[in-house]
Amino acid sequence: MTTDYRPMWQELGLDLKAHDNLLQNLGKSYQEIILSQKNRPESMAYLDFVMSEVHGLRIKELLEAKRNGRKVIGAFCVFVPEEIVLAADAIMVGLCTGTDFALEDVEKIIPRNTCSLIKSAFGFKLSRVCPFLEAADMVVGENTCDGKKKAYEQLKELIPNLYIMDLPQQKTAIGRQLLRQEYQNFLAAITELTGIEITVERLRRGIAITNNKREALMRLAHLRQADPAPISGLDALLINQVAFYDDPLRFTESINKICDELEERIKLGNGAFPAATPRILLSGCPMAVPNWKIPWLIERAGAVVVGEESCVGERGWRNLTVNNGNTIDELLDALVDRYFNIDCAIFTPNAEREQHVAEMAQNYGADGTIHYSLQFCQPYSIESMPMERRLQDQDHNFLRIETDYSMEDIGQLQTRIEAFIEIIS
Ligand code: BJ8
Repeated sequence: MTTDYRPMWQELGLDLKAHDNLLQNLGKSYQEIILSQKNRPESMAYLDFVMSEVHGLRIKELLEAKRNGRKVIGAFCVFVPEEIVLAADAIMVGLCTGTDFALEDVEKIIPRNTCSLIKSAFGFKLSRVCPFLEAADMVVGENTCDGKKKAYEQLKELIPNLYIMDLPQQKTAIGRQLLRQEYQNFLAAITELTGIEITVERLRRGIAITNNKREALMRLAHLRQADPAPISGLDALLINQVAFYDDPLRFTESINKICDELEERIKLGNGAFPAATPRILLSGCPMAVPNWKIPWLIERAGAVVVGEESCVGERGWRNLTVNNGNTIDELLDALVDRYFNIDCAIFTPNAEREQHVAEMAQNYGADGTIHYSLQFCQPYSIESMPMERRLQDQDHNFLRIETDYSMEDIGQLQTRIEAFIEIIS
């Protein structure tokens, strides 16, 4: 960052010392993990710039938008429909949940045996280091897993503008009705917050912008089916992570430019790794910035990650919304159709996810799948066991990993991942 943003951070009420510490660590990891990679696509420079300014220029943009009357909505889950937010000329941002912060203080509020992702949300709030969180006019929490829904009861004490969205747990007619009602309520809450009436045209535009972003991410995913893989898993994950922060129009345009370059690289046989490098599919819990631990270990061990079955990945964006409704009701139905397909592990039963992982492994030519669960995340940990049996029955290599955001288990993980890669090679 070339500009001094300290007055802006101060205005947002950030703890400058703790925030400096966060930025320093983030910069160091970015340098060591992302920038040190070889043979990156040139157009990844855009992502490097966005990341270097993620707490600077992007926050400045958000604050300028707020001064012009626009609202900022923070979200933790891919069930929060960005389409509705955009329809009210508001801006949606994903909230940082990818690293430990102020753990000792957090564990005074929620139990130690809570997943890192939830603890991270508390850590960022308690230590006042997330400018996105502090800039948000509304923060949306969702009743998904037990950990989240109970933790939000506590988080509400720290974030008074926390809006809770209830989500179904079953893909039944009643579940669908619940989601429909919740989206209707969310639309009303956003209308009230922004003072903007959401018309059919506005909602269609919101849907179109979001569809375009998802299409660009699908295009990128499709290109990763090539061998040699034209982009590393780390860079692809970074793109998926930045999708939650950046302006959607600018992001879509930039990702399409990256895809143009990747198409050229594929024609020339120019990969991020040599041809026939062992290919890994990553499946499991979402990996928010700056959680790069597992793909970093995998790629350092000589394999390449070719796909992410995760909410920060294909689970989050693979379906588009049919955008031809003529009334708000029809468009809301179309949104529910789209979001009801997300196969998050909070659903029971959730056979679609297992099926999707098997399909992805095949489509991306994966030699093996690594399933990643955060410690204390029952939904994903439990689903990983039948998934392992099913994929192994199909002679597909499968490794289950449970970890957290600390670096304490790095040696042990490295050994297991290296052994797995040796087997699949
Ligand atoms: S749609 S995956 S973003 S809920 S890791 S907090 S499940 S104990 S994150 Fe998620 Fe929405 Fe589902 Fe996606 Fe709980 Fe597990 Fe923690 Fe998790």
